[in-house]
Amino acid sequence: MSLSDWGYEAHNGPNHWHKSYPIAQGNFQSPIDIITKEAKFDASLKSLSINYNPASIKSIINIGHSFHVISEDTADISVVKGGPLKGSYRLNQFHFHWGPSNDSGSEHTVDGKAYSSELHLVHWNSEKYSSFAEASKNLDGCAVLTVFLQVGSAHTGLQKVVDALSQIKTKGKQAAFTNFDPSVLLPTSKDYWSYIGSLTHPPLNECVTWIIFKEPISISPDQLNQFRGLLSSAEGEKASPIVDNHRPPQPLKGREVTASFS
Ligand code: B30
Ligand code: ZN
Repeated sequence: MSLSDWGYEAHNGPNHWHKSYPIAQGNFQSPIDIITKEAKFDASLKSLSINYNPASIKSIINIGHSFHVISEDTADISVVKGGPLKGSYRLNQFHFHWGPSNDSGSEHTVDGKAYSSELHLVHWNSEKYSSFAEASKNLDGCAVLTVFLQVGSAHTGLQKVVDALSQIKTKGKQAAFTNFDPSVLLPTSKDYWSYIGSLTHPPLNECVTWIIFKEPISISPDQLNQFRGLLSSAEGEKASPIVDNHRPPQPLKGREVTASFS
């Protein structure tokens, strides 16, 4: 397996990644199973300050194993601070993980329970570093705000994202996607768990302060099916849908998970 052909299939999936990326077996890997009774309430955890500006959102792109909604990150336009974070973290992109059926698809699990999908809002520490690439080489470099999606009613805010997918069916396709407020994808309650971990796919850098909201948002079966209708193949190639792009939980290896709530 060469460095660039990792994926989520039997021949190149999560169990193979360590051969090209030995950090896959490191001490701070993600995702994890969150054991709720072992999460430690931390009264010193400040409340999160999330400031998203719809003007930072620029485009949507099919990257083959998923799609990304890209945020302009050459200035502090959309940022998160507070909570477990020291300094200000700038939004780089957001994306989802999903699976072939509605009873799995999330990366993190809660007391062994998987959700149907998981949203990652990916940020980097713009107070200390000058790019995502540089930040991701450091333990305090990145912060990922995480929202679980539970199958149920259609999510109105999410529908604008789903509607754009028809323009990026195949790998490498990109379309303008503007004036979108990512805060519409956050749950009402801002209670969260936090721990230190990694990017969940190669290069798997151990650089992420994970902030995982307890309360899920909804997604309809139809919206999930539209995720699964994206293709990992380029235009003109044999169609191959993206039906599974989640890594299973990794060993906790003694790490502490904190909770903002008791
Ligand atoms: S995740 O949020 O832990 N799932 C990367 C970012 C976030 C996660 C995993 C990986 C990452 O590697 N990002 C930089 C490289 N990217 C380009 C990009 O714009 O963001 C390449 C890629 O996927 O294949 Cu992601
Ligand atoms: Zn992700």
